[in-house]
Amino acid sequence: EGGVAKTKIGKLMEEFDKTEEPADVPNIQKAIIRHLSTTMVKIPRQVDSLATYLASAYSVRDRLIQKWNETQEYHERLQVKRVYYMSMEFLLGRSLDNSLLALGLKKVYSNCLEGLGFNMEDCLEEELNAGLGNGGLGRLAACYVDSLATMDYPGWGYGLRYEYGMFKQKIVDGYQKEVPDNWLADPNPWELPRPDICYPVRFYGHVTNSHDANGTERHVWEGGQVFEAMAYDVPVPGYDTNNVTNIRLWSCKKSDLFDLGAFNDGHYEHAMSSKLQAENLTAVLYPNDNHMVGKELRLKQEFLFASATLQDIIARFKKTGRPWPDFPKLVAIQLNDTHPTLGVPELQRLLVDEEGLTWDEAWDIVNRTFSFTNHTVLPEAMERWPVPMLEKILPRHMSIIYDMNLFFLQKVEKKFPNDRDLLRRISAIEEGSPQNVRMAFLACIASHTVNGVAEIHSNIIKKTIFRDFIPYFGSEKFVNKTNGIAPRRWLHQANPQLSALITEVVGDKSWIKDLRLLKQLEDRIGDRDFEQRWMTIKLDNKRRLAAYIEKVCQIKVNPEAFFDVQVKRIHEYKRQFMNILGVIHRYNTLRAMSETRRKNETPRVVIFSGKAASGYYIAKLIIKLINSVAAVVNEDPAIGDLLKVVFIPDYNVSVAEVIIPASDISQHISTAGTEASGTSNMKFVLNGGVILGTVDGANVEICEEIGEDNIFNFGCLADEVEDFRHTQRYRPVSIHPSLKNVLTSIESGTFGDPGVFAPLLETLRSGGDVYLISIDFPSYLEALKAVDRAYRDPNAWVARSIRCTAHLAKFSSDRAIHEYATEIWNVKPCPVPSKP
Ligand code: B1N
Repeated sequence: EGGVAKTKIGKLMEEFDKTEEPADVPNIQKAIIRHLSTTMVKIPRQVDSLATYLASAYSVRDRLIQKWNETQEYHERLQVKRVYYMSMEFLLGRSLDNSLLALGLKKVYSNCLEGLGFNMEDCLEEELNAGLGNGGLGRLAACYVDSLATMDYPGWGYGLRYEYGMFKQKIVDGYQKEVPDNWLADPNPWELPRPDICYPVRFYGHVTNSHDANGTERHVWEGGQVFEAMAYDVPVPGYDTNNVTNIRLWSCKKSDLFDLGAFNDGHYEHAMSSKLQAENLTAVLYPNDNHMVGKELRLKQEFLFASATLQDIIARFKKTGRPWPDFPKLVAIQLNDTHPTLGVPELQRLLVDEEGLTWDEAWDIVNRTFSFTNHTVLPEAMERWPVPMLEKILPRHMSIIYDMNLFFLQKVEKKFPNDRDLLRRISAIEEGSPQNVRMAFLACIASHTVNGVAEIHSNIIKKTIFRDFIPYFGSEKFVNKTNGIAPRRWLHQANPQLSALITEVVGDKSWIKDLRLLKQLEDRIGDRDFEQRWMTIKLDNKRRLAAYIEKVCQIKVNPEAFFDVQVKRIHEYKRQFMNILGVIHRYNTLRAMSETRRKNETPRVVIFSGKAASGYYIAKLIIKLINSVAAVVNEDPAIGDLLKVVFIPDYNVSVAEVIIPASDISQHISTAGTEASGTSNMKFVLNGGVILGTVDGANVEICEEIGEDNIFNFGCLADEVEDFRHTQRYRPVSIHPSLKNVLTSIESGTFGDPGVFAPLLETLRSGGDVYLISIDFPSYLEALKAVDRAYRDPNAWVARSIRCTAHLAKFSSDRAIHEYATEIWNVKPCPVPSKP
């Protein structure tokens, strides 16, 4: 390798990566035309906006690849420490707009396309969404990689290249229908296939234990089935920097193209079918958010991911020629929840079985390398894998997990002798038939640091799931890293008008990399002219959303109405059910009013969007109820514009980019203690939207930042929930008349066959009302009233909206990543120098 770099071709290539094509209109147009012809293989009459989008994307990608090469070369040469963010999900959405803004090329590309007879918006709309994630957790990973790149931190994302991402949602007769998401149907310019970067990954087989000449135990894992993981690299540009970072996604291929034996016997079909089976491993993302499904295929996905990633990291480390104890000086690995936790026994196995380190040497490296983020406390989301399943599929790993756990328990026993119950509670192996491995415990034992994702959540995990670990490890091991969002995508890209106004106030675009500068907006409160412009931008964004709603739902809504939004995964704990019950209450109230009183009411559009996991029956019924209520309310001539209910289908990153800047109020109303953080709450507030929320997740810290006059809080508190639940279960409180009336109108058939909704209503009664809707409903209605009153004072409202944006700096993913880098990973920025 070293030899090649010094040859003529090596020098010329280095030179090439360092020369940037001038970014002027003729040059860029030439690049687009070249890609239309030679990459897209089009002749003039075949050129449409899809081909033009792709050709533009390829021309941007050319620039990204050069910077990618330069960044990786530079970091390799300096041997800097890198962080690897391991996540089963990366919810990237579209890339062209984001890349153009990062590179500062949006304007010139817009001119280029105009000159070629195309319009930028149409071309951007051609891009398919990369939906390799369920919701908050996957989008967080994408925002974090954006910040790593923007702040010049050496780091990569590692994930899986699902051939089908999050399913597409259609609404048929009010019900959700899932349609496969064939996101790779068009060519994908944003991934670089690396057929030369492949690793074998074994499943099943058996382990032979023996002793070598020195008497040390050796373990050889053989037989079974070997798959191959192949790398695809996704370049992620930082904003206004030379650094381009990488997300490496693994795709599963069978080792040998054919099972040669079967092929030679003439069983061609059989030989092919094992190849097809292999490709199925990364075929599809499991569409469950905050819920574990214990399928073998999911376990195999997790191991393919863990194994390929660790083999790749080790291969990179070995190229440095440094000794093994230096591994944690060059490598930090963050586990995005427990999904990548098999990386722990896999690193131990690779170091002990393949590299010949002792158990203790390897364990020390593991422990100094890994850290772990917990994202949920919901019991049904905790990953627990049956021991027999692990023993069958990963026999060597199961025995390593046993040993890790045994050595851990021995140390606990030494510190706290004669406490068998403590050992039972703290063991990574849960007793039962079968036994289960508690992945969160394994991740905790193997990590030097464990973090929650908002203050309240980090406190809760110390009091609940990890309580017993604190006397042993000390509480310093458990820290908080409040989530953040990328200001590039969620303000600069999603809300171009507001961004331009902010740039005008700040004087330049520096706020995009330093959100603290938004504080300056505060000075403009009371400036009527400025406030007018602020609200006009909101109105324009509402018009854009109204046009989208008309296009996808065929419902006309009034952009001057009050926009009340709840968009997120449909889940009982997020209580979209409570929201629609509140809507029914409002509808009944409006119907009961005299016409003259009705005239004083503010027209309102209540907007829902979100997907339900395909097997989540109750969540799907909530969608049906929303659509059934919409069908009645929207057609009621007595109500007209006063109330419209809209369910926007197929919520994804691009849809979020249209909805979020258009909200007046958004609802984040989870049962206190259940939403670990939430991140859309931050996105809405950053765009000048007000929150109606419970005292949960990051709502609490948002309130601290913006002040309690600027947020509408209600509901019981997290530390009251357990008591309420207990009471609800054994001695249900009487349902408040306001809620009773709402339930009666559903049961009397106002919104169609009430039998359909019976199982949903049952969750409030014999179901024990686990999410405490009946407890919080009266205070929810009060909070809605307070919102209505507040909106009637436009001056106070606009001031509130400006304050929201002005005080949101804390929730930039740049702040979050800076904290992770300095307090957990010990990695430092390493900016690639500019061209002379
Ligand atoms: O992670 C987000 C938080 O903002 C949300 O509050 C939290 O609900 C979300 C299993 C999950 N927690 N757990 C998941 C996703 C997929 C899966 O298969 C669990 N998602 C969250 C970011 O911190």
